[in-house]
Amino acid sequence: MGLAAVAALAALVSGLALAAAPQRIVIGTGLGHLRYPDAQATLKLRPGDTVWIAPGRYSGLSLSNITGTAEQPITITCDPDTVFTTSTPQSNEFRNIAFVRFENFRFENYKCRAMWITGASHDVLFKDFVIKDASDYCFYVYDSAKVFDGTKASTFYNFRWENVTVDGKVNGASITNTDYSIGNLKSVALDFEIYKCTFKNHDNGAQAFAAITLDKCFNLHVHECSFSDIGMAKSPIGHNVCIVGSGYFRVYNNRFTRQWGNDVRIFPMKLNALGYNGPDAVNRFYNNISWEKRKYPMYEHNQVRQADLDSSSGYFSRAASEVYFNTLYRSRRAADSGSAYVATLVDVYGPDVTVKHNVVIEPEADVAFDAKRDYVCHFGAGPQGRVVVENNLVFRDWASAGLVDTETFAPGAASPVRDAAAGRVGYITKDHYNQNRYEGAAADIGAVEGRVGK
Ligand SMILES: [Ca+2]
Repeated sequence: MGLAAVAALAALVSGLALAAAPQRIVIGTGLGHLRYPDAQATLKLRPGDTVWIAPGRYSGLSLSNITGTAEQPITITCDPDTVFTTSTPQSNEFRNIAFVRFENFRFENYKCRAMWITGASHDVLFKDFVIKDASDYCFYVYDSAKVFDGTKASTFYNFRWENVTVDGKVNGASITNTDYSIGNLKSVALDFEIYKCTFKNHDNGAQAFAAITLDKCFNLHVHECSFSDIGMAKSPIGHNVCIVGSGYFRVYNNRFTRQWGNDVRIFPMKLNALGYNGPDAVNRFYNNISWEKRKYPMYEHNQVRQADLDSSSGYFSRAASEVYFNTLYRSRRAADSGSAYVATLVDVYGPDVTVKHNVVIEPEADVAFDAKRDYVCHFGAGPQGRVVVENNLVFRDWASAGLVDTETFAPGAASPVRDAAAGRVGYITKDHYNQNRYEGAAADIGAVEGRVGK
């Protein structure tokens, strides 16, 4: 071995010695508010480290200024006997958080905002959360000083929620970034994902809030989630929308039931910057199942106000919606609503909507079936341009649809939905259960593809 090689080897060994093993840093003494405004420096955190919150009942948590790396994120996690609970307002701010994973959190009887994310935050994961009986926003990704200027740094980006359950919720969305103004360009969100999450028993006492409200949000994915009992009990006005916002969303393979509101209510926009205005800058709602919903269609396509577009410095323009392969079963009248209006599949309040390969079964189940009525689309603001409605099937009752059961919603062997979809939709290759979308001669109508031989 030459001298140069020896030197290189020595440098390598020295480098390995410097790359210390990840640390586990324990914080918390079992009670109080855990507050670390300069967490990385105070706790001497390095990429790959884990902060572990000791068992106890805490009122809140604030951690700011933490930066991991893509390869070595910093993890904040809890002991299984750690719970956050409070009946008084807390300031739980998370400022400048990047490449950070929050895992195994439990909030119970949490009567204030749980996590408020601000500053230069991006690449954040929330995984394995149970939030039971909460009020105010659970996750609020919002900073009034963060105004979009065409750069990615002026947005919140790469946020993901996985296996988060919010059960029992009043007065405030579970996940939101909004101040409800579209034109002010504040807190633009890019590439958010909500996966395998559960939202149930959401009822607001005074005002309607959705489970998920994301405005100026581009390329949101919501999939494999479950929404149930939304706006059914206490709400004075119903209309607790499951997912609402502006931007473009992909919402697929979800289940919705007993919700007094739309599954998705969208103000479709693309962002004319950073590549969020290409051919995929479209709202896509597919492979979803919705049953026993109250009033309101599954999907509502709106038109962003011209005043909001005018104040957006040219960054926002309107976008289209595509509604494919959904199953709607037994839409119901709202219990204490005087309105005869129950629910079609889609509300169309603006142009550029495509509705194909959906199945509607026993629509408006509380009144007699009317063979002349359009149960697929409702044009509440009159006819709209560039609307394509093709190849959807409506059945007056469950038996004529021929589905197997109201758990799987799979088509039986003799169902008329079998192989009834013409052609293929390029981006849809799987069905509601992530199985092949094109079994047999063609795709089946509705969210679930029947298996050959079954
Ligand atoms: Ca088929």
